[in-house]
Amino acid sequence: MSRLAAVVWDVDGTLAETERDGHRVAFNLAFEALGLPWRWDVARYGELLTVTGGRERLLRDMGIHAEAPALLSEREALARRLHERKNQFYAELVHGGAITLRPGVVGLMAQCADRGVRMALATTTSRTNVAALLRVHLGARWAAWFDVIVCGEDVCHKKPDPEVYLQALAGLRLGPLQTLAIEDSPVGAAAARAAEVPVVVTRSVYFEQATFDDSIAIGPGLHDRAGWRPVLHGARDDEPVSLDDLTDWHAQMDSVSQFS
Ligand code: XBP
Ligand code: MG
Repeated sequence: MSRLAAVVWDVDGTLAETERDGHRVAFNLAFEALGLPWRWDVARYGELLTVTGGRERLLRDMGIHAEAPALLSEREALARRLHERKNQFYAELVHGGAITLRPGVVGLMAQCADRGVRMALATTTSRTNVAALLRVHLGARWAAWFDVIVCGEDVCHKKPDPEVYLQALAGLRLGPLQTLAIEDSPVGAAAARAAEVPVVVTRSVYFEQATFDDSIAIGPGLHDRAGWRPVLHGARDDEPVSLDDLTDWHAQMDSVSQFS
């Protein structure tokens, strides 16, 4: 059994509810700024989350819009312009305080840092969005918290492909069983599992009811101990998930995998 040496964090949905209240809102502002009549409501954006990557999501949605350019090259150019504008709006929203980190995240990160458990980020979002979010919430030296940061532009194939996790493992110089991933979505969890990284699922708003095939633990958020499988004992329900909990789940993973 390998000791837990590193925690690999997903970003969107896991560190913060960025999708519904950040990226979605920013995409709509970008549509408006470019004079397009398209808008993504909460439900439609949820459907589009099966497509990872903002530009890829835009291209998928253009398939149903009569106003979208007919030529693929023109669609790609429009998706690039929209995405760039969206990321500017996203940064403005974050700076304006629209997005907070999910409760329990910073405390768990601090425990990892204090106790020598290394950390990495493995995300399909763009580096500029990660930087905007974490500079506001972790400060100017946010990147120093992580030994490895792998973002959307670093990979050829986004989640659920394992590439982002394989790059994170290579950067950490660790095998998958020395780590665990914290993810909020089925697509993200599938990427980690495809790299053989054990997964702890902290459900985000879009995936409260989703089915996850193979996690070592699954629960409604890191902020409290109620509702987790395996059941968490030994502290009050309103206390957060701790590094000791992660270490226990990791140590027991052979006997407790296959939760749904
Ligand atoms: C989430 C994503 C991203 C974001 C938008 O990634 O799929 O595409 O929705 O970011 P994760 P971009 O859960 O892996 O953090 O517009 O920069 O792609
Ligand atoms: Mg996510």
